[in-house]
Amino acid sequence: MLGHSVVPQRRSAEPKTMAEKPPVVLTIAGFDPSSGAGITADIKTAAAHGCYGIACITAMTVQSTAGVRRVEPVESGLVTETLEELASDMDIAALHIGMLGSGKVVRVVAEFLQKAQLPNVVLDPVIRSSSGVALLDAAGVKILIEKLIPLADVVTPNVDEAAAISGLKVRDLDEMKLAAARLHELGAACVVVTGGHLEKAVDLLSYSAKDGVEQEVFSAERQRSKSTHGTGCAFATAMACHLALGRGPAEATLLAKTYVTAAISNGQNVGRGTGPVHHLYRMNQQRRAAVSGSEE
Ligand code: PXL
Repeated sequence: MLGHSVVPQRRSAEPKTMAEKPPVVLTIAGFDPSSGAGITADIKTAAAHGCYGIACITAMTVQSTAGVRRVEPVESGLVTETLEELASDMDIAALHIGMLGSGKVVRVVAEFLQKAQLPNVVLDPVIRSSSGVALLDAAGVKILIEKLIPLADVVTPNVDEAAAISGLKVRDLDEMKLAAARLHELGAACVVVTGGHLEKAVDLLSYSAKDGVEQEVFSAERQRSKSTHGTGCAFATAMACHLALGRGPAEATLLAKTYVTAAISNGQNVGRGTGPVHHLYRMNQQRRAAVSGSEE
């Protein structure tokens, strides 16, 4: 008989605990090479919320902080294959849908959602860049309204997108409320109209409850900042992360708005045009805290 246990001993270099399993958040969106908006920005937002971001690219863009120069949608078959590959491998806790580029891509994303039945679908109905360049063709806008809006758990239009989808003018809080009601008629379960561009930066959350539609207003002072590129993507992705972490729509809206407000005020001073928000501003705060701690 051997004088020692036959159970293999753990080598000291091996981890003693199981690796943590973060919520997986999938972003289906365009590529902005300047990383203020689009999938690279969404991955930063997911990381900032302790989620694991994965991405399906729907369109390439040529752009910088100075604006969008060109848009090339990805072939829709590649989008379907990517989505099916990811969904067969990982438990997806939430989805963010941003720029889709073409009607063909909108259609295959709707087909995927219908088949996969994933939880916490946040749709940011991106139609134009802030400089006015079309990021979705006309056929795409039509299919987005008919097929995607009814499949989303939360739709997060800004005031221009709410106007384009509802066919109404959206210039103040009362008009935001009317546009949200129209979006419910189009099949949206829960709507957040983001009014960051209005004089008072109000967001409106609107959802169907037992006794009809409930509406809640979230306000903040409008910030005068040059670093506002990517606010829509950051808000919608943060919302998806909070839903993935088990929060309800009101708490998710409040926390996502607070995150975007801080990301704007910590904006990154890069490029000659409209700079990006700072998606990972909390890392700077942690570094400052560590430095001041070591000086004590
Ligand atoms: O902010 C809208 C938006 C979303 N996604 C991509 C973009 C933009 C704006 O330029 O480029 C990829």
